[in-house]
Amino acid sequence: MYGNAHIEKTKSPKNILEGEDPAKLAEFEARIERGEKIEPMDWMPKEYRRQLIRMIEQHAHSEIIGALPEGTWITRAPGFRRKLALMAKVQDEVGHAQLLYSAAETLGKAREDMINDLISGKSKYSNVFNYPAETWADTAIIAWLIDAGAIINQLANSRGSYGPYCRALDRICTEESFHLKYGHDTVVYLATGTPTQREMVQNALIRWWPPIMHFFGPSDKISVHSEILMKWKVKMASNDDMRQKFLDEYVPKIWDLGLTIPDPSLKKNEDTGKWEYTEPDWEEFKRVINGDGPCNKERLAVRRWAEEKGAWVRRALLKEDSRYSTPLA
Ligand code: BYC
Repeated sequence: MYGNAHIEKTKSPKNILEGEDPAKLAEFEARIERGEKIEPMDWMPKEYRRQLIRMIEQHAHSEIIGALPEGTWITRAPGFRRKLALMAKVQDEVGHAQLLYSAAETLGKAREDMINDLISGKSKYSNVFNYPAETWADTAIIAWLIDAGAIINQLANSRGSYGPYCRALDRICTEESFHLKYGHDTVVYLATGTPTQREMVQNALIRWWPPIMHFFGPSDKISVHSEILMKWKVKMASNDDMRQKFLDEYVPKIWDLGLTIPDPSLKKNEDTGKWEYTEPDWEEFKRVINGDGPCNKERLAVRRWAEEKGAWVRRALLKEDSRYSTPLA
């Protein structure tokens, strides 16, 4: 554990900087302005620490829960090569969670507390993983388009201000770009396959489009944390800007495959250079991130089960008088 962490509960936006030393705060903000990285033992305002813990912890939970929809398809993946590739991807996602929990720990919150907050339903994780992967094609859409969205978000934020988070994101993005290639290959295979395969991937796209539009977070008008996070260079682009970048890069690729995106209003306004789309259903988004999506209960039940089944290993490792066996060779 690092630092002399002092984690505070949310304050109203007006007084988030209450009690901070103005000189230290000015120096901190000047460092961020100069593009320096903030490291765990450096001085930081309590709100910066609190926001980073919230965001990195949610990101870690998203990776570990995100392993589940695809993970359920490992045994049913079509053929040995697809099975191997999917297994490696799922392992990578769990590894990302480990990196991110470690990054969040540098800010003073213990991993056990983070896991407890996940399984008790206190902490959030990405909306997208509360939907089921109904068919093999759903896993292809996840691996292509959700990983694509994640890369857009993470590449931008890897240039942010908090050293341990940026370094974790660098590593994660390298692995995610491989996932993206795997996902694209799988979608292309289905989209250029038999009529049944095409139908399967088209239906998966229809199911996943609304959650993907939600993935980048609420529109800038209603985003709660963007202003302060962008000021302190934790978020390097707003939610709407990331959504636009995703649409710019991936809508043409989806259309190239002859697939239909389930939004009749989706088009690029050539005058503004921006994509226009039907406003996502933010009420559904709120329901899903607050525990009432199609799979929230199931996802948390699996994590709770894993936590309980693994408890004896952690207890054994923590036992002070344990004797460790010496390797024979
Ligand atoms: N899902 O003020 P806002 C992966 C919440 S996994 C759920 O705009 P912020 C992968 C937000 O937390 C990678 N909740 O928030 C893994 C806040 O609630 P609280 C996932 C969301 O933080 C396996 C409230 O809405 N990526 O790639 O400024 C297999 C207000 O929102 C979501 C990350 O985790 C959401 N989508 O911006 C395959 C990236 N969006 O905390 C793939 C890290 C918003 O006040 N996170 N909320 O109760 C971020 O970059 C930012 O947190 C967000 C949201 C852009 C997501």
